[in-house]
Amino acid sequence: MSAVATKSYNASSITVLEGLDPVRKRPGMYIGGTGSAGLHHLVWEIFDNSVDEAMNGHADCIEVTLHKDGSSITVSDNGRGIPVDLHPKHKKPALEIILCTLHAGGKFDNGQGGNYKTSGGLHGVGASVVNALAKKLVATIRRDGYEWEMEFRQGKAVSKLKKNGSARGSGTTIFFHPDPTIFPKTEFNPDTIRERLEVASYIHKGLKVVWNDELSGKKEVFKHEEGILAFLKKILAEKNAKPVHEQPFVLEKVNGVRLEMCFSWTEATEELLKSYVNGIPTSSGGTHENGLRAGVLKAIRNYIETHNLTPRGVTLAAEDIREGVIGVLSVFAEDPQFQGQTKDRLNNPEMQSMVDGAVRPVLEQWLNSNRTVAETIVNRIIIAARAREASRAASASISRKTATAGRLNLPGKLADCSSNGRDQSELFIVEGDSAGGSAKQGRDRTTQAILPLRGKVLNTEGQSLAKILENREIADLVTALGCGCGPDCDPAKLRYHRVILLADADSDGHHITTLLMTFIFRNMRQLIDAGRIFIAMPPLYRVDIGKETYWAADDADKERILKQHTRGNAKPEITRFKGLGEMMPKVLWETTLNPKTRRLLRVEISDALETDRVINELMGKDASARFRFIMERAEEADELDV
Ligand code: 0RA
Repeated sequence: MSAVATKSYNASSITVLEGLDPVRKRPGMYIGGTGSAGLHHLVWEIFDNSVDEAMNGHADCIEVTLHKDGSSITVSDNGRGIPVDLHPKHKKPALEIILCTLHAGGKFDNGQGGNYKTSGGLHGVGASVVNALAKKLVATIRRDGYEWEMEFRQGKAVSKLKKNGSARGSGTTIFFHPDPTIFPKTEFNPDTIRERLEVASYIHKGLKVVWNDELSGKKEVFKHEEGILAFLKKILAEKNAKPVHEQPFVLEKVNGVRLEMCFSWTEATEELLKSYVNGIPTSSGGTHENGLRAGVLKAIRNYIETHNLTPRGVTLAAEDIREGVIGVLSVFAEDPQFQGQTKDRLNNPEMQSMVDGAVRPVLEQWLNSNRTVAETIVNRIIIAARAREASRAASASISRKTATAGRLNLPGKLADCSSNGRDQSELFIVEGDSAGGSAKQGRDRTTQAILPLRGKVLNTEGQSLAKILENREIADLVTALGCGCGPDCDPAKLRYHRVILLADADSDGHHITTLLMTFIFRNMRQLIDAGRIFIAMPPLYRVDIGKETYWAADDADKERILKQHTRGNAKPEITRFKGLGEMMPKVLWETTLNPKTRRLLRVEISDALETDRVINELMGKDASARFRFIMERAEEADELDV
């Protein structure tokens, strides 16, 4: 770490005095909230102070201890030690003023060369906020040959500054226990703290950070002379991402705004950028990330242009240039403005042009002086562009043929039809494996495909599409249909001419049909509007009278047949089907599958608003209600002979 000259600092530099009452009244204003994030913010505040002391060249080791109770922390550094001399006007030790006064310390006198130019922290508040929100805080200072100690409760001194005896070296040790009357839960998460400390050790190269977790009894030392470059190497190894060039691009800028970055183009297909502002992770990016992307884009485009490397037949998109880039970006800002729900996006507008302007010329220079590396990177980018265009072309021309050739991951249980033409093709969605088996055997395999669904279908009402698609049966259905779902559902892409729901003629079967219709109505409504969804009408009874065989869809149908066809003393023979699986494949063909003899209902929505209301009301209630609903719908639907 390089030492930075600072003005000398003692108790007389401290001018602004304000009590800590506002902090206890409205903790959220100072630490963002009193939940887990706010609780951990206390640790960051204290730790960041020590980091600042190290960044200013006065400390090189920080130790953080999580004590056995899980709720108390000690942060210790080997810096100069917080001053303990008496303030000439207030006649109090500087330590007390720093810890008991809001906005005390050099942190806020920006422009006057204050000590805390680029400290982290959500609102730039310091140790006094932690003190205010602590049930107990003990500061132990080594300075001027002695050890000093002072104790506080809820931000108020409860002891005088004590001189403990002579001591070597210097440093600050802060022990604190969050106030349970402020924080509903005072237990710290060891992993959260560990991660933050490790990142800090990468961002501040050479800084030794000791993590002492008394809960698990583990002690770790983080120290990286290579800084974020070591971080990048670790990420590459973890992600198993193979760089396409040996040395990462590295940029370190200390004049003006402090900024560091390193990145590599890898064989990975994702883009991964870990960014930090003053050591605080910015998971949602922000202006500094945007600047980096813009700068890289311009540098690469410029290099390609000046060296006449523009490929023929493809256009290079920004996403091609960024594909596989893995890197770390660390910037330091005097007054970081964070945005977003979790305050993890940097919003300082000047950062964009700053980072852009820093990276562009240096990256271009780097490419020009590493021509083989540059060539490899440009090739990688062109390959990305070709792959992207090829996959777009492929998805645009998806037909059943390419799909069955295995290029589209069709569900294994789908028995597809052999014809490629969509005109007469049909997909039967069948409940259960055994029914699926009969249907597979009984169907016309040139035009009829079978997708068996296992067990009960998920009730999708009120669930997000993302959640719904986690369900295997639904996901398989969506894949088999090939037309997308949600707002993207496009009937023109449907892989079949008709989609036919085929379930048992009993209430269980109706229930399944209802669940499927709920999903389709909510997420593939376009298919219903396009008239592509049908319900099959398998028979419930077989009625044999003499030499004739009749099929009845329900009891009323059966009665009608008996009345019409029973003559003399020929005794009718009635068979009730327990399920589709019981039906001989040939029978299933004749009664339900054969377009010449079957009956189909086309599903139509006569009143969308009403349908919406009914589905909303019924789904999640008892099955009989759903059953009635689907029967009513079925009758409303046009009967259709195909
Ligand atoms: C005020 C003035 C000086 C140092 C510090 C505060 C200081 C604060 C913290 C917080 C954690 N570790 C710290 N180390 C130092 C400068 C004192 C001088 O000029 O000697």
